[in-house]
Amino acid sequence: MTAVPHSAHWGVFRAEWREGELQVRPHEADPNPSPVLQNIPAAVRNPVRVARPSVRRGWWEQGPGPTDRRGREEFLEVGWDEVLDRLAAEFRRVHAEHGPTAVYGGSYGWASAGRFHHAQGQIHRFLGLAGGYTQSVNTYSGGAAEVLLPHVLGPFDAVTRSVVTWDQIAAHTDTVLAFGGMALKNSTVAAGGVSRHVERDAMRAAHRRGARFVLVSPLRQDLPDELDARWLAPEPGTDAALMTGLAHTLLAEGLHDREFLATHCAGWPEYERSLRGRDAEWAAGICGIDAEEIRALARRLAAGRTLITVSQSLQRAEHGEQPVWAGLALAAMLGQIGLPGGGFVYGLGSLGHYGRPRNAVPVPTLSRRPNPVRSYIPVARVADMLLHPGERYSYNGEDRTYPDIRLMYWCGGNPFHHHQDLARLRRALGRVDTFVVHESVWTATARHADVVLPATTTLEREDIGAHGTDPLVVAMKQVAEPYGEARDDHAILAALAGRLGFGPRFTEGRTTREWLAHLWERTEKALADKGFPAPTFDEFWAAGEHELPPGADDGGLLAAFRAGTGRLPTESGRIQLASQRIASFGYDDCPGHPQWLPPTEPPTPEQPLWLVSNQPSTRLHSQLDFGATSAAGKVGGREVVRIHPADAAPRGISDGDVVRLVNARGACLAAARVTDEVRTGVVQLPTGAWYTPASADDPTCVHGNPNVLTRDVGTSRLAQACTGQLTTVQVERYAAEPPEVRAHRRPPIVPRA
Ligand SMILES: Nc1nc2c(c(=O)[nH]1)N[C@H]1C(S)=C(S)[C@@H](COP(=O)(O)OP(=O)(O)OC[C@H]3O[C@@H](n4cnc5c(=O)[nH]c(N)nc54)[C@H](O)[C@@H]3O)O[C@H]1N2
Ligand SMILES: Nc1nc2c(c(=O)[nH]1)N[C@H]1C(S)=C(S)[C@@H](COP(=O)(O)OP(=O)(O)OC[C@H]3O[C@@H](n4cnc5c(=O)[nH]c(N)nc54)[C@H](O)[C@@H]3O)O[C@H]1N2
Ligand SMILES: [Mo]
Repeated sequence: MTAVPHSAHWGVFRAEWREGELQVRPHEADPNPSPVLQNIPAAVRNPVRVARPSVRRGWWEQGPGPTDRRGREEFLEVGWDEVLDRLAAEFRRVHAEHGPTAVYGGSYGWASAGRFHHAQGQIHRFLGLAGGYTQSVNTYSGGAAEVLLPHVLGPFDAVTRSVVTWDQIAAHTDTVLAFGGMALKNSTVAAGGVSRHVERDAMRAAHRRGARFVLVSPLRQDLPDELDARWLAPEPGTDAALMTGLAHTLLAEGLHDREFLATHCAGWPEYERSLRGRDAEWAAGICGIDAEEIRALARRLAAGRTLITVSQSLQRAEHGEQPVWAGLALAAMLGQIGLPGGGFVYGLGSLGHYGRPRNAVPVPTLSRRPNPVRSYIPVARVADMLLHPGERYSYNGEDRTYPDIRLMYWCGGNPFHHHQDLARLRRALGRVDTFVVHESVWTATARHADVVLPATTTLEREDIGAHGTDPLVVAMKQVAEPYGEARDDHAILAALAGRLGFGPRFTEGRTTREWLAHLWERTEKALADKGFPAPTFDEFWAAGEHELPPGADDGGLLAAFRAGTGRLPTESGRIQLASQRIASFGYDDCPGHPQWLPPTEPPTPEQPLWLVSNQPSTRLHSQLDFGATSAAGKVGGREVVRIHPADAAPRGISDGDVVRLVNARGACLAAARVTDEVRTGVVQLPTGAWYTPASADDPTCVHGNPNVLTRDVGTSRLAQACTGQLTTVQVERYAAEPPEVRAHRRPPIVPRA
């Protein structure tokens, strides 16, 4: 086989079989390819793949119903027809007895690149046609910002991805103040695929021009070393206090832009009043950064073109709305919002598709189907919903009620990766009648399901890879035969739709190849309409890729707003430094102007250390955790926790030791790396090691999954978003013989009676 093009969320590549081994090499145009690509070869034949439809024995033999046996029982392998018949009957039963809102199809997760076989698109389409379902809104990534920013700045997409670009930073910015950093490990990833990782070179170019980078983070590695960034490491969760202290200094020294505040902002008098007494000393007492350093930084910010970036991690924590809002307010005081390379940007550097102009034409995508029933939860409240059916909760000014879920359907996500407090999640999942999962591999989620349907990986099917801010559309050609009896998600859902009487409406009578050609039409037509070269589908497929023309790098909505030609769709039409609407909700955990709010679970003598559980550098979330790059990052098969020498020494912890992280919710083991690249009082354990309980009775994760420790509460009643980034723990040396890590294996599968 010659090398064929393909695409993953972490890069466009060419795949080729050589002497029975799959080899993967990055696209030639990529200036900084991702090491995560080397996880891919392990995907094709790994023994942790799901080979055949599998059912939990109790579900198959005794029928649906709540149980604590999920995750503890053996599986039976069954035939496709019999399992689909049983599932169709279960759908009919749940619809007839409880109605469509009793089906939860939030099905959050990143799945894989590929615009047709996109798992979310497929499952939402299916459940919509099936009569509706309870869905989810917002993401684990940016849930707090997604709800806050429309109130105070503008629609999430319009004020984030493309307003401040890497090209602008390379050309214009004097100071980049990066809260949470802009780690290159993170921009490795972009949903839908990325052909050019441009971030490193853009930061280099800015640095060479003389731009100064200031990193605010507990981890030194959150900006590339070569930028010689000033590293400030405040106590985690105190950024809003630091921002307030900076704002106070600007005000006290008259460095704020009075005119911009008067013409482009609402709520300044209220915000100004709130700064009283919140000076640099006050901030220093909370965040641990010296007051003189705070004042000097404030002066520096006012001295040239300044960009304030707030990473997604800051808002993935309790009161996560506040640092986003306080960062915006600080930038508003500097008066540079809407200028090239200046002002405020959320999430830049946290994903590869931020900071780039949109393409001039739309990329192929499967259009969404409306959900015929209006039932939804904020995505991270899934365990609350299962544990508290019929109970009320607040969200974004609404008084809402949790639905009563009987059937959970997951396709393309891993809740045992993404959710917090896994012991609680496990209890919550015990409440449903049936839990169905489509998976390629035996993740902890699959192991907790009643019905596991084996899904192909992208390598085993044809698709189109694309993202709206990446120039390359990729013909993702098939690289391998489907593993075992695995089927495409689309084919599985089509077979189920057929049994439920809406097969033709689901497939629209098209084969996969016909779908791809159909999705391409919109892009082809837009190219032709704008006078660009517009290959037919067959020409595109034969060429293997097509480069789309870039759209304008014009600062979008914020530049237009600054210039006076656009209005922001906020309550005043301006940037809200305070919001009467948010104040009217009456939430003490998200008041009417930005401020630092103390954590409800601060460090204590029992749990004295902050645990930062951030994104892993060696993989995407839990995906391909068994691949080469991910495996190479572990020690003794365990995930690595970073700890400062000053915290390691009194605990008798040396580099390479196995340690136990523990708090009131749970415990996990990890391998210690002692390093001064992490702040004192903070340990860092990335997400993504597959949850591997020590035994059926001991939920300690022997592999290093931080979500056994994190707290399952919303950011606030405003957004109810994920708070997985930060929690508090104790860390101790694990003196006993550490248990073997057997994370990537099949559950017990027994022959049928
Ligand atoms: N503690 C803590 N927790 C966090 C975070 C944190 O910062 N700290 N971050 C959160 C964030 S930002 C996110 S986005 C979430 C990520 O959470 P997820 O998106 O759920 O994590 P993934 O590991 O990407 O899960 C995708 C799953 O889909 C499967 N899959 C891939 N392709 C296909 C396909 O084509 N079909 C099917 N059926 N399955 C497929 C993969 O095998 C994998 O198991 O985690 C969140 N959790
Ligand atoms: N390689 C890789 N890249 C990824 C992903 C992946 O799984 N792997 N996931 C992608 C996804 S879905 C998302 S949403 C983005 C997430 O993007 P982010 O949320 O920005 O990424 P994280 O790595 O979780 O956090 C970034 C850094 O914030 C710092 N931090 C944590 N708490 C605090 C705090 O209180 N204050 C300050 N100042 N800093 C803090 C941590 O040191 C951490 O390294 O990443 C994307 N990129
Ligand atoms: Mo995310």
